[in-house]
Amino acid sequence: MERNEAIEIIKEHLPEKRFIHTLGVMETAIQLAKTYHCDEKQAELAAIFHDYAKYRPAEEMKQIIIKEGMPKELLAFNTEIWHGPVGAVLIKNEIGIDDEDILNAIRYHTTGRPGMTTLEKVIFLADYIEPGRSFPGVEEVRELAKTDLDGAVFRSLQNTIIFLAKKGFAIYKDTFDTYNSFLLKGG
Ligand code: DGI
Ligand code: FE
Ligand code: FE
Ligand code: FE
Repeated sequence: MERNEAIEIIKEHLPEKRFIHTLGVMETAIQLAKTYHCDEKQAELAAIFHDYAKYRPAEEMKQIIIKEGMPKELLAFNTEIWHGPVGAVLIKNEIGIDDEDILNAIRYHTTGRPGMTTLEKVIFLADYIEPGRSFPGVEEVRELAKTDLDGAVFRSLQNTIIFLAKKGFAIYKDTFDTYNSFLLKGG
C-alpha cells in the first residue's frame, strides 16, 4: 500500500491531534529505518497505522481481546495498553496488511516485548520521540536514538516505568519483561 492511500485511511480514524502525532511518528520511523538499516516502507506503513485502534470504544476492544484469545490479564489493565494488540488484529482484518513484522510492530508499540525486531524497536522509539512529544527526558532519548537503538529503547522503557510508578499505575508484565531483557541479555 502506498503512503498516500494509507494516510487517507488513517485520517478517518483519528482526531487531528493524533493524526499530526502519526505523521511525526512516520517521519521519525523512516529516519530511524535509514540509520538502523531496516525496510523504510515497512517502517512507514507500521508508523501510519500504529494508533489505528486508539479511539475504538473500550467495549469493542474488550470483545476483540476475548474473541482473539489474547492474555486475559490485559483486561485488568488500563485501556491505554489495548490499542496495540487490538490494532494489529483490526489492521489485518480491515486493511488487509498481513506482514507479520509490521503487525508485531503495531501490536507491541506500547509495551515492547523481549526480542523485538529492529522494525519493532524503530516504531516503539519513533512513537516516543516524534517531534510533537515534549515530556521530561525526551531530548536525551532523541540524542541516544542517533547512535544507539537499544540504548534509546531501554531509556524510553525506563522513563515510562518510572512515570507510571510515580502515578501509581499498574505496569504490564510485557513492559517489565522488555526492560529486563535489555539488562539481562542485551535486548
Ligand atoms: O498511543 P500513544 O499515546 O501514542 O503512545 P503509547 O501507545 O506508547 O502509550 C499509551 C499510554 O500507555 C501511555 O500513556 C503510557 C501507557 N503505558 C505504557 N506502558 C504501560 C502503560 N500503561 C500501563 N498501565 N501499563 C504499562 O505497562
Ligand atoms: Fe499508541
Ligand atoms: Fe510508545
Ligand atoms: Fe502513538
